[in-house]
Amino acid sequence: MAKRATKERVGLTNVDVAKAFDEIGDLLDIQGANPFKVRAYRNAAQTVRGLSTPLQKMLDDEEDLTELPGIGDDMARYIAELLKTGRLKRLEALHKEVPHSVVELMHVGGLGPKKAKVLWQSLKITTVDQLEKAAQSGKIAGLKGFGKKTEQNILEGIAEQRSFQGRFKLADADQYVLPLVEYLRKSKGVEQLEVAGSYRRRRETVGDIDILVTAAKAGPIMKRFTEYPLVKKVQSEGETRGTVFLKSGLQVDLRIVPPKSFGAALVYFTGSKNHNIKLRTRAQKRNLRISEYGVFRQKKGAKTAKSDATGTERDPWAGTLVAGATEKDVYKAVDLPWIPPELREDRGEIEAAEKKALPKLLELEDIRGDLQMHSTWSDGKNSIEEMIQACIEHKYEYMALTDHSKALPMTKGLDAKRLKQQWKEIDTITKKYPKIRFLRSMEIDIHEDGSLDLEDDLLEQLDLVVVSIHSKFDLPAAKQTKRILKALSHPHVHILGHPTGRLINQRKPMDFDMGEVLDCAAAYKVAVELNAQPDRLDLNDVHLLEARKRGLKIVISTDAHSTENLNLMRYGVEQARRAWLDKAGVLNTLPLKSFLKTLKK
Ligand code: DGT
Ligand code: CA
Ligand code: CA
Ligand code: ZN
Repeated sequence: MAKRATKERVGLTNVDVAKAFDEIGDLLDIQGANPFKVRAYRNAAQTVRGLSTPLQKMLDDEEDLTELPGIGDDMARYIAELLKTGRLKRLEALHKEVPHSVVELMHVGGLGPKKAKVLWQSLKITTVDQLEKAAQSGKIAGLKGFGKKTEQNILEGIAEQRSFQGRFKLADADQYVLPLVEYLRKSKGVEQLEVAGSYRRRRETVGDIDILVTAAKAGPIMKRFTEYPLVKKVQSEGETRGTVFLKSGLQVDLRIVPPKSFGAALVYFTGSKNHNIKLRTRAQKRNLRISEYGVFRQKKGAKTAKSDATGTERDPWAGTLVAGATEKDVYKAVDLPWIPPELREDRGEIEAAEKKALPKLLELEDIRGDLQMHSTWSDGKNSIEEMIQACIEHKYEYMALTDHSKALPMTKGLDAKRLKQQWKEIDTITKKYPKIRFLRSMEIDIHEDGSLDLEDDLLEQLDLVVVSIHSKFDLPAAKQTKRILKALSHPHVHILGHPTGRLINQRKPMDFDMGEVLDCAAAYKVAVELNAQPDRLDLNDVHLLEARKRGLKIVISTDAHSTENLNLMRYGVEQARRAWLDKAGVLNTLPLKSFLKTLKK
């Protein structure tokens, strides 16, 4: 057995720590604890999620965790306890008071902590299944503060939650995949290694992870894979194929393939399925057979099907191998240029590739400024000055500070008086940093009636106005559409922030007429945001494609609540690539001068 260099570890990742903090926040919320206490845990969770360094490494290096925003002595102690023992006494104590499953109730269809508590205490409901039964038999509509509508929302929410089950947010998957890949790369004899599947296509969520490896000898690598310390269960272990479940619940498939097939296997297992089917048809027209083993020239008249009429498998190596070692060769064999994985969704990429009309996709380096971020003036964790310094480190030419407006007291949203105070501070600080153009901005709440949460005379004085919705997500579609259209029609608005309000795996997008909103944004020359927070990614790829068709201006912003969060830009860029966006399609790739000119209406 391979000797482990480090002593046995619990092996929890930052995501696990964040989840524990979120859960404490939820449990306290259900108990009706002080909202600031609840917020402290949520903030800590957010900080931890946004970190690019594993907490375990920071502990190993004896870094002072309390220097992280939102992490005080208590939180630092909790982190150490969790990583060392895999347990958290604070959480266990809370679980004695409120069962874990009640937390799940609060996340059903936006029920929230108060209603979850009522259901638990008055109807003794503790599980989602019990909740479903109660809603189906009409027991919930009669409760005080509930009603037919809530009951309906509960049933829809449960159905929705079930559809999420088992899919991991991409950024969470990254936290599990990257250390595993690093570990596997250190295996003796590994030559090429690539993560394929939806992970490689950078889909916003992934079902499982597909890893491909070439190696002189398969056995030792398969062994090392199943011995990975974070493996909870080995599902299957063959000579060249293995499947494990990690402790997080994430399934990982490993396939060891011969070098001459690596490119073909990579194409096959990157998918998507529909992209593969199109490629296969294309191959057949050229009398070629394409599979995960390679591209083969068939003998004239040979059947292309995988199995013959008797149902027995044909030899996968039948015919002459014409390509397979690299993806480029495989695409070339069917007269196509290589297609970036993010485009492989059968959304016209094969047709475009044929006409040499694939876009030159956006790159992270193309981004010249970040247009949504928060400071300690509202719910951000770093000061204005720290945010400026961090943006300079990102080599940005401009940045917009967009603290929340007053309608959101929980975020310490700014009213007119505090906004003016903030401007004073901004004037002093920005003098020290002439290198970056600081845009005076705000993320202004859109009220239920579509009016904006800031007086017109102040709106006028902002360099950049972002508007977004943070409440009343469940208005009927017609009302919601009207609300957004009204906000867009305001002459000072530049950007519509996180337009659908969805939280991946957690809150569905608002119901409104997207076509009408995009048309209207185009007419009023308002840009739409691609919010790069990994649980928002809002607009999503499909809507961005719609926006792109309409020639709309698109901006990508991190909505950073800490300096660390500024690193999330890459998730925005990846999503933009899935929507075929090139540099020209994204407003904040423009140099400062033309950016400001385009922004002006
Ligand atoms: P996921 O894991 O649900 O997020 O999505 P994928 O795309 O990673 O799907 P997965 O893991 O089931 O399979 C990986 C790739 O393997 C998939 O993108 C395409 C290929 N593949 C799987 N099953 C089939 C199939 O029945 N036909 C074809 N042509 N390709 C398949
Ligand atoms: Ca997969
Ligand atoms: Ca798979
Ligand atoms: Zn915020």
